[in-house]
Amino acid sequence: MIVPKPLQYEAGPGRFVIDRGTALVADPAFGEVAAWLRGELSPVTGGELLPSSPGPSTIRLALDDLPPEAYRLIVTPGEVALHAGSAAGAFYGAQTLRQLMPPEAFRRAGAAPLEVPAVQVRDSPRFAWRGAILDVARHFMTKADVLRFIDLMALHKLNVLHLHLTDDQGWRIEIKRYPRLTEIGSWREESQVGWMGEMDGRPHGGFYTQDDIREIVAYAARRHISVVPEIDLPGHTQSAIAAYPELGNLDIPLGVGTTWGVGFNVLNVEDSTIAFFKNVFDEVLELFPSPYVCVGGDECPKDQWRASPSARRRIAGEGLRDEDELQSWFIHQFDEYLAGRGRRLVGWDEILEGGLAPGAVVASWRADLGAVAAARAGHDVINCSNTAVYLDYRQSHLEDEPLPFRTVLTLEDVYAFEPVPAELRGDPAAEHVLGAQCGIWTELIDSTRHVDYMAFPRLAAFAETVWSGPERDLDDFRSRLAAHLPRLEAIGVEYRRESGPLPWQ
Ligand code: TNX
Repeated sequence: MIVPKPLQYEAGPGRFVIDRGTALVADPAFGEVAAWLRGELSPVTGGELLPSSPGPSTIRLALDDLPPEAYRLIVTPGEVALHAGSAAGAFYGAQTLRQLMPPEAFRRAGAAPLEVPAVQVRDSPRFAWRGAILDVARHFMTKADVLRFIDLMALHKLNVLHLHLTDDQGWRIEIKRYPRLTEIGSWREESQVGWMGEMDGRPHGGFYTQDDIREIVAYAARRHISVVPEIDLPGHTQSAIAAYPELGNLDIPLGVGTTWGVGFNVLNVEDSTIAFFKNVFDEVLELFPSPYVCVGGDECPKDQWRASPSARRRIAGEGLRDEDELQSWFIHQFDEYLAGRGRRLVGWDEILEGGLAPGAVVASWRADLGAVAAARAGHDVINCSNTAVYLDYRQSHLEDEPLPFRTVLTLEDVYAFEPVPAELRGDPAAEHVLGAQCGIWTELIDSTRHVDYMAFPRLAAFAETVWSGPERDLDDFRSRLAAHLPRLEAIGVEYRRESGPLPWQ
């Protein structure tokens, strides 16, 4: 009853019992994983698992010759043996072990003894990139809530948190050199509630200090999740322009964005603006060790550039054809910058327009289109399809579903998602699909309770599409999900229920 579904699962006779006397013995390579498991289980068993040598009842984490994220879990009445080739594999095995326990094991209260059925599990993920995009720019999410979300990602064996840190409506990361980015850019006046233009009547804001970010990154790393920062350029930048008007194209002052949709305000293409953002990235790279760094690149309206003498000068000076090539030139400045620091640029599929540096990775959001084009052009791709895995879309046609956002995307729709676009099947370019990311965009999601409702249980369905094999068996998924929901409930996740009141109006 494991979610996401493991590669092989075979039930055996009998059960292993975990109580206060159970020992946890780990190869030194798995010290951190053992510490994590101890920490999760001690409130449940009413005391720490014994760190002692093997006794009558032992959980053993053993280093073995297995691929990086793979594990083998063998539970017999006398022992739990978890084999892995790396700490990541051991961590995923430990997550599976927790799911073999009753749901009470997910409550921070005594429930020992815990029974674990005898099984043999062999498991490893299908894709290396199993991500979730969290938009903390449109509505801020507190640090504590981000840490909680990281734990929920880890429960589902996801391994990349793409943090959308900046947008028209908010700048969420402290940059020491440019304090106004957060002093001004992190707060906005009342903002739009829905697409119809009605306002919510309250200001909104918040940001992470650099210490907060370090904590988020470290907390995620312990759970084998890498955090990919996104500073969205050159569009989606009104909050930055509000803080530092010299970055924009207009002479009139701008406030932080308060309405949704694609904004017209974009960065200008002056040397000083490029230098400003390189300075921003200097601090970002210091905080995020991820080899991948996202510079956005999506939805950049070119109207302000068309009207700007300085953009026209840049186009002529660089020998470019038009504003599309100017956007490409702009992104290229950051590709060079990142490559020079040993990082790889990630950008939305619009960065393909006008030519792209070979090492750049494309996060494709416009259905499968960008993914196919990017893979065929030799770029690594992360499929973030907005027709398949956008968890901000409503979950049914019911009238009392939260504010309608675009189309309906049901749990079944998400479960049917295939990260490798049909057009690439049988094409060697399919190798470029590193994996996928579901998207929690938050224009209309203004609290963690609401995030819970939108993300769960669809995120569990998404996790299967990136962890488990390409086969889909909806009935099988449904029966495992029925066992999984009590775990979410025990954790305190307010997931969407099939029936009952919909709490978000
Ligand atoms: C498109 S995904 C966007 C986001 C919105 C999202 C809403 C992408 C690169 N751009 O800015 O939040 O749709 O579903």
